[in-house]
Amino acid sequence: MNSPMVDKSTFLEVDQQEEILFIKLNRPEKRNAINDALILALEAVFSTIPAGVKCAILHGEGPHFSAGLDLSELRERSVVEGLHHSRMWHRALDRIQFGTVPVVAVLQGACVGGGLEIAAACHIRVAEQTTFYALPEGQRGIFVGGGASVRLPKLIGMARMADMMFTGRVIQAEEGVPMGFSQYLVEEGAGLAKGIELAKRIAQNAEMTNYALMHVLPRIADLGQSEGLLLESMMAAIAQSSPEAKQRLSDFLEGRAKKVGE
Ligand code: 1HE
Repeated sequence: MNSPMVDKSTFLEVDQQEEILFIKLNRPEKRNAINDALILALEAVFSTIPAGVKCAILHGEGPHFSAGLDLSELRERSVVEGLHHSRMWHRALDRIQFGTVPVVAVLQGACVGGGLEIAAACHIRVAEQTTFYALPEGQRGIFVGGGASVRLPKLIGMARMADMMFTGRVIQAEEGVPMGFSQYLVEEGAGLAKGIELAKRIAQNAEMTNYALMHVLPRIADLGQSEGLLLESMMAAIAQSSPEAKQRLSDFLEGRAKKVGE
């Protein structure tokens, strides 16, 4: 186990424990608000996942996952500066979604604005009971800029996202599960343990399977039916031809592998 690396200038803590990389937003006194340095640090970390890591867990210190964009950095920006700022978020969150390892987000308290955009870029979300979701951009007179208009409708539907921004509606953790915000709901304080349990399972998958789920499945979902089906067939053929897949199939047929649900 390596000792945690804390970058005081960016409030990001990175800690590798065997196959799992823990990435912690560590700015609790400002509710893990994301300033430019922090979003750039996230981009850097997810661009350089160390060899041997098979899954990452993104979580936040303190009672809130993240209060979103650091509003104290919002200043008079030109249109072009605003574009660059939003594109910087897009770059960083693309590194999370389309990086080298699956990412489990562990959420508690506020998961709002840019914090929700970051959570939506992760592959699995575990919410503690205290979690709440909101898009205060609507009330602050701005628009989402970290990819929410692309990623959130895929999770929760466009009408729900529009409602959150029109009305300032806050969604609580429990109602958020059937809506698609999180796939798991756990008691307060139990999020990290659940995240670790899931990360360990994900780390056991064939690397090609995790790659296909991260990089191919979302592209297929964006395609028309005939292109999507063709890409699926190509991915299936590549995956089944790998030595690891052949080994796993014979393990099952010869009674050495777990059954479904075990
Ligand atoms: C902040 C921020 C922030 C807290 N930027 N400093 N996001 C928002 O509009 C959410 C704004 N925040 C809140 O509504 C509340 O802080 C919370 C519901 C998240 C938490 O409430 P609470 O009572 O626990 O904390 P607090 O007393 O409001 O905040 C503690 C400190 O954190 C305080 O600073 P202090 O120096 O007075 O102690 C707050 O000012 C500071 N703080 N949130 C800066 N967001 C890619 S575009 C994305 C666009 C967006 O994300 S817009 C949504 C922004």
